[in-house]
Amino acid sequence: MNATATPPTMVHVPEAELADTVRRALTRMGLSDPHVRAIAQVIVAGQRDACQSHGVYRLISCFDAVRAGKVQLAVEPLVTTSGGPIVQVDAKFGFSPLAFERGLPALVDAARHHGLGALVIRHCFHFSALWPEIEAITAQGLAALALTPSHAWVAPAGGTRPLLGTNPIAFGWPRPGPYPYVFDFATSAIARGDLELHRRAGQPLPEGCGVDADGQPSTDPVAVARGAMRAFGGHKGSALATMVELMAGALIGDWTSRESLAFDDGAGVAPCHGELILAFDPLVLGGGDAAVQTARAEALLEGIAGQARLPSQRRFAARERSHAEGIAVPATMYEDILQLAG
Ligand code: NDP
Ligand code: PYC
Repeated sequence: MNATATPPTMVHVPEAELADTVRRALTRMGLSDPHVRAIAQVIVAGQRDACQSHGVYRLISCFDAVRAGKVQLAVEPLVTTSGGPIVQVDAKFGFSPLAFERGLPALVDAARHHGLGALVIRHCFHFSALWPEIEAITAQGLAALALTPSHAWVAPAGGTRPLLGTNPIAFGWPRPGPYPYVFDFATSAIARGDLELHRRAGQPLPEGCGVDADGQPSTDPVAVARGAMRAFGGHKGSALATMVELMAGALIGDWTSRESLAFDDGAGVAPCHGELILAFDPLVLGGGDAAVQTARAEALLEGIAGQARLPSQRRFAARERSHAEGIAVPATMYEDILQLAG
């Protein structure tokens, strides 16, 4: 759910100008150049693709995290490989985009060599969408799956007390042509970023997104933030969110959403935990007949596209509009961003 109920007034900003503004804002926060570049790329890509909850709005999350003094501004992530399929990156309590960028080449090598590779990122502040990572992997001809916890904002299905994160799951499959098959969604009924945008705009949430502190259904974003969000799809989304806690938390030796929120200790900043990103080489796993594999996959995806829209189709259309017309940014948000950029 990316749209708020009433569309805000938009300004159109050329991509290079927006990127420059975002970089200036991040530099003013004291982040090192490699972090500035990596974060700006993800934030500008989010806005370019009309992902309002994970575009330039995330500059405000970065500012809050920096101001709270929790995030390391200039750390260089440490990449460790052993020649096997597992690549480990210690983000050292910096933001996640640079950690991903540093681990990506070794992940691609591991997937090509072994058929699959696992990138384990630990100790990162994570504020971004997962599809930029997925698309960086599909661009190499690999399939990809990414999981990460967040903060404990979501009640397990049947309960009313927050325990699980909004825990996104993203998947990508390389396709001929410019765009891969990609989906990327929160396992909560609404992403926290979208809840915050509703709160900022003073708009009610759609029905079914959460409960208030007394466990009663509510559409008030402030009340739900004090109570608990709901998983999407009842017990099914709740189980998927639990899987993310286990696979991208306990399994990789990093924090669950509950531990991330405890570390936050009321600061109200971006979650801090790990991320698990898997890359698969269809050529190695599929026995090497790329043409047959591609034809089989394309028959499926074209069959879907023949009767429904594919995930990411809206996003890719927005990307093309942004290239033609400049990137659409809500006018009030742009003013906030310009202030951060000084
Ligand atoms: P949405 O519900 O907006 O979209 C989820 C996916 O479904 C997208 O790939 C979307 O494609 C696709 N989709 C939407 N509508 C349809 C449709 N009618 N038919 C087919 N496909 C459709 O995403 P969320 O609000 O759940 O998540 C938004 C972002 O928030 C994600 O990028 C996620 O990574 C991020 N997030 C990050 C977290 C973190 O901890 N870092 C935590 C939670 C969320 P399209 O984009 O083209 O609409
Ligand atoms: O939208 O749920 C969310 C989120 C959490 C961390 C980054 N985005």
